[in-house]
Amino acid sequence: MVKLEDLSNAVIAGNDQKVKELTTKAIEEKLAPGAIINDALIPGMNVVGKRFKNNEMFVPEVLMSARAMNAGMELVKPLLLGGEVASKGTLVIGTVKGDLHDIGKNLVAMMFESAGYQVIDMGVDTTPEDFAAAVKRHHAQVVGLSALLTTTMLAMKDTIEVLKEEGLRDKVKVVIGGAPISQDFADEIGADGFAPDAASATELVDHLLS
Ligand code: B12
Repeated sequence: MVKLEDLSNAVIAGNDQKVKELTTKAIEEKLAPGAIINDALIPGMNVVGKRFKNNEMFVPEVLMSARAMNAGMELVKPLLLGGEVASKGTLVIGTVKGDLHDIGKNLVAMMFESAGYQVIDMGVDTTPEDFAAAVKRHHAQVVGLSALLTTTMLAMKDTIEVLKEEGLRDKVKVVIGGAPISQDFADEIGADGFAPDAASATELVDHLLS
């Protein structure tokens, strides 16, 4: 019998081969897909998020854990019948127009996915109009904007403006982040929140939606 704790530990260790092996066994043993996700894969990633926040793990290790978790998710996803795992909400995330940095954005996206959100990743260099269209199309509760350049920070303000013009601003929470971003900047442009790292980002959004 596969122990869910061993599967969690394989995620924490960033061992994608072990995660694949244990997830496959768990599926063969007819464990519920929801249990594999909620009681093994996500708890493993939650430990990683906490350790990252406390500087006990660093970016490359977090990415390995996220990749390992995704390897398990990919095996389980096809078995999920119509939303067995309740989604906490839909988040559209992307790096803003003119900006090609995506390492931090990807980390944040993976952390949201592992925290139980449905994540629509718009990639890099995303125009305000594309953000607005995705919010509308996916009925997103949250939009996350990432910028790493002082020259692209203002695209966040433009995105908020377009959300207003499209009548979407009061339907969606806007959270922002990236190395040059601060709480003061978030206040200045009228965002709902700022988080300095991936772990705080999920805490922030959990709080905003509660
Ligand atoms: C890697 C890197 C690159 C790579 C990007 C590769 C990639 N796929 O992302 C490459 C080589 C392509 C690159 C290009 C450039 N870069 Co560069 N780059 C960096 C570097 C070294 C690291 C960034 C990084 O990945 N950090 C690690 C991640 C994990 O951290 P993070 O992004 O901050 O994300 C965390 C938080 O900020 C937060 N977060 C991030 N996004 C979000 C979103 C939300 C919603 C929330 C809540 C939280 C959140 O959570 C994340 C996880 O904890 C930084 C230096 C630095 N110290 O930041 C320079 C840096 C950002 N780059 C810089 C520059 C100038 C450039 C270029 C203009 C260089 C050039 N002349 O061509 C180009 C710009 C290209 C473009 N149009 O975007 C400058 C920016 C200066 C400024 N003040 O504007 C920096 C600061 C380097 C420097 N000191 O000069 N770069």
